[in-house]
Amino acid sequence: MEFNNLLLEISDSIAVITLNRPKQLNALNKETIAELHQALEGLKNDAEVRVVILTGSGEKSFVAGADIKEFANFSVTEGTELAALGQTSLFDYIENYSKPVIAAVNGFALGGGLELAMSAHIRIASNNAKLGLPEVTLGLIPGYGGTQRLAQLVGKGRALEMILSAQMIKADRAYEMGLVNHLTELDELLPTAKGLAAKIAQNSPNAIHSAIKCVNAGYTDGMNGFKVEIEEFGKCFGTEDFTEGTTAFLEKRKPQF
Ligand code: CO8
Repeated sequence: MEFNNLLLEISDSIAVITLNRPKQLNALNKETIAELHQALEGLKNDAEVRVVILTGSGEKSFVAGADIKEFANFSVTEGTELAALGQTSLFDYIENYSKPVIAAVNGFALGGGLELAMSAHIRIASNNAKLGLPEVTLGLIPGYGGTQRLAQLVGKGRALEMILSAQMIKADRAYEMGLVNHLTELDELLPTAKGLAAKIAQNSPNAIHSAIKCVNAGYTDGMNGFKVEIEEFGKCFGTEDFTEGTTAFLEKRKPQF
């Protein structure tokens, strides 16, 4: 797969997608959103890939938000359409992706950039990262799921403070708040993300997909997470992964999923 705004590298069951618009601090324009969707769609059916890592190029920025130059002259209709398209084709898509997505946040994660990181299943940040939802300084609100996912991750009061004040927080504060799972030195960021990805990659892909569905169900209107868990749990018994996992345990060997 060839892209204008992304780099894609696959090794040892892990795909690393690097957002690559360093002159714009990797801001998300429409083309990048479409390319990210296309890359993820391609990786979904690639049995070799078990985990996806998202990161930004350069040492300064993960993603500094949606591309302000691109949307500066948008009408109400265009703004609504772009937010809806982005949410469906990328942000909700990542949250519900069948393989774990880890955001390796290597600098600014602002606006749509933090929303992208929050749509991933796990976030790891380097010490230099700065995170925030500064949309109200532009007369906007977060439009890629930020009002919902930030409140889910850090609680309503903290989310409202971050959104209303537009203040960036440093990586250590994001860690304290549970917005990121781990903190590392910048040069340890990708190795740490890959280390976690490698552990995940040893486990049953089928069970991992089911677990993602169940956790998300609890945050989805009209779905009962407990019911979904029972259904998904039952389905696991009919899978090859279940046979392999239990057989390997009984044979005192490591499972090969
Ligand atoms: N969009 C477009 N270009 C950007 C963006 C961006 N979000 N962020 C930075 N850039 C560009 C700058 O314009 C600059 O380009 P140039 O050299 O051509 O002027 C280059 O990147 C470097 O940026 P700075 O010179 O500003 O670098 P600094 O180190 O001085 O500052 C900051 C770094 C603090 C990150 C600063 O660039 C900044 O504040 N950027 C904007 C951050 C922001 O407000 N992000 C939120 C955008 S809104 C959003 O994400 C809404 C999501 C929902 C959208 C729904 C669809 C409509």
